[in-house]
Amino acid sequence: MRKTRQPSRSPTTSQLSLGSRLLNSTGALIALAAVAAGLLWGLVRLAVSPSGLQPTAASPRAAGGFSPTVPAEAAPPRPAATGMAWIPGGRFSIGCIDPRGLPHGGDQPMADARPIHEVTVTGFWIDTTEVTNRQFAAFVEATGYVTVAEKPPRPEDFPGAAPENLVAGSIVFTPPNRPVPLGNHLQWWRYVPGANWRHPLGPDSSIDGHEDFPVVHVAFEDAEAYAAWAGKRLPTEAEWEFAARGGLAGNLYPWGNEFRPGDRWMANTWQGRFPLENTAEDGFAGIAPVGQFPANPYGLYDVSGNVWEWCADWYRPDTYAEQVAGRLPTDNPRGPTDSFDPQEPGIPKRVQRGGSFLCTEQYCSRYILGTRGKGEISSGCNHIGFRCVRDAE
Ligand SMILES: [Ca+2]
Repeated sequence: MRKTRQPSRSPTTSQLSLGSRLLNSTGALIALAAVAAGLLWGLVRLAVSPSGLQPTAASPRAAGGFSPTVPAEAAPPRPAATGMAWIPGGRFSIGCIDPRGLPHGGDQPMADARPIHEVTVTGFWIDTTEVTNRQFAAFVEATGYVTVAEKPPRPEDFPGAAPENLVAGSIVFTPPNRPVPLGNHLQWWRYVPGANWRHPLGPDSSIDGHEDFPVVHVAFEDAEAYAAWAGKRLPTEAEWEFAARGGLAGNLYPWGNEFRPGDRWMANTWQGRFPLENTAEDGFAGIAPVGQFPANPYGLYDVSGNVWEWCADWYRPDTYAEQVAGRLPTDNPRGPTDSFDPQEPGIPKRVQRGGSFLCTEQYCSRYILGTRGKGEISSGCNHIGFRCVRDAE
């Protein structure tokens, strides 16, 4: 597999790609590309292909082709799993309409979340919150686990790299001090040596007092390792979406179709002119402790906003088309057998869901339910976390 974790001397120059480390932020996929000569970083925005789809009419459910959700009738197993909600499973429509033109819909067509189609999932338990620093610390305490971001990149993975560039670290949102065009993500992402889950903003930061914040700077393998230790696993994106929809069908958000019902903030997203101005009208300029906004009908918190959440599936933009064509299962779908993104061929990516505190209609809008994100598997970031699921015994 292609190695993609990259050290960096500077985030501002690039010459020859050795690989890339992808930051999934939003609908626009962000790539941190390390480059030859000095292993320099670049960020590449990957626009989503419109695929000829047009903005929908005002009624998303009427226009989107969603079928009613049909939950399974099986009673929750006993005993209940601590900190988890029982999701009955059943049949539901997965996907998202083209949200362009809708309030808070943003400017991206979300073509990879269509066709909207029916899938079934078997019942499962799911964490009611994102995995917290407290929970991840218990895992590390018990196992001595070291995350990807805490390990220096191996010289053999980056031949020719100067030793001083092989420095452990991770990617941190670093807002500029002036307005910038939204087409260049180098303007607000930085590779920060010493950034990791214990030091989310860099070596001088800590998680003291942030025990109930979601853990971040976790690569896919870090999330899998935690899940295995906890006797759980990562959700498939179908499971994640079934749970996030709360038994309802076709809604734009986990709570309904209005972004701010009764003027209430329902998720931790971004307000103000991105990325310069963060007015934090929702109460949180950065990550919020878990559970600060209303739960969805299944009792799940923060399935929209706060931090992105890793899912088990490999990412491909044509996954749903392949399911509709019968070439991938729609009964407990687990995604394709490998990853492919035509905009970054050869870069392995897994699905991420839910958006983050950086999502705004100016740039991301993947707080919208049914939208799909993606992230390079070895890349953590200070807006990527996860939650786990457990099968019924
Ligand atoms: Ca916020």
